[in-house]
Amino acid sequence: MSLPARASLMEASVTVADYNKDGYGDLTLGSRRGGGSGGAVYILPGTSTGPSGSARTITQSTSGVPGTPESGDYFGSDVSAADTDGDGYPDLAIGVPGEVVGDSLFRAGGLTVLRGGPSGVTGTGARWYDYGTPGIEGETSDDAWLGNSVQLGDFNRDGRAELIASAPEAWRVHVLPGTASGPTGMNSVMLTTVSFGSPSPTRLWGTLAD
Ligand SMILES: [Ca+2]
Ligand SMILES: [Ca+2]
Ligand SMILES: [Ca+2]
Ligand SMILES: [Ca+2]
Repeated sequence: MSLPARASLMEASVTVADYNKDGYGDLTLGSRRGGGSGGAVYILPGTSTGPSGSARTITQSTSGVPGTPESGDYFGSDVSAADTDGDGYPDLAIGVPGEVVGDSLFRAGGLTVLRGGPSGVTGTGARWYDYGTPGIEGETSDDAWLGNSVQLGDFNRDGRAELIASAPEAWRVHVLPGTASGPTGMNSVMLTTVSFGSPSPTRLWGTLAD
């Protein structure tokens, strides 16, 4: 098993899901410092003998993936997989907490969800979420770091995973419901550290455990 030369596993995140439903789990590594600039996600498809020797690289320059690779994006800061739209194929959430939003909102951050399917994870049907997404509460600011940690899980057991994302410097966690078209900002819920019982707002640099 090998990774591209510019892969970096420093501060890497990892998840496994069978994106193409061939019966083999596909190893997924988020490399926020990889890809040469901006970060990368590597997928090593599962085989009968374990993870494939050749990794697929996904960055913001991959066809269909929202955004443009820029130094400091931290694409791949965290990854999480589950079926968000109920089509039976697991989908992949990728945090991009260093993304500049608009012209100037430095490290406001955001996240993307890529769809799984018969060809594995592709850019087809990809969605992007940030503080400009309708329904996501909270004003946009520099250094919110939205997407520093992400998690997909079907908490209400309707067959579609909810999307949870932290914005540590803004003291927030957002929960976006899963729908037939994937997670949506509409009817999303914003929690803060005060919601969790902290007497005052506290930064949330912890990791959402998969
Ligand atoms: Ca597979
Ligand atoms: Ca970018
Ligand atoms: Ca799906
Ligand atoms: Ca659900």
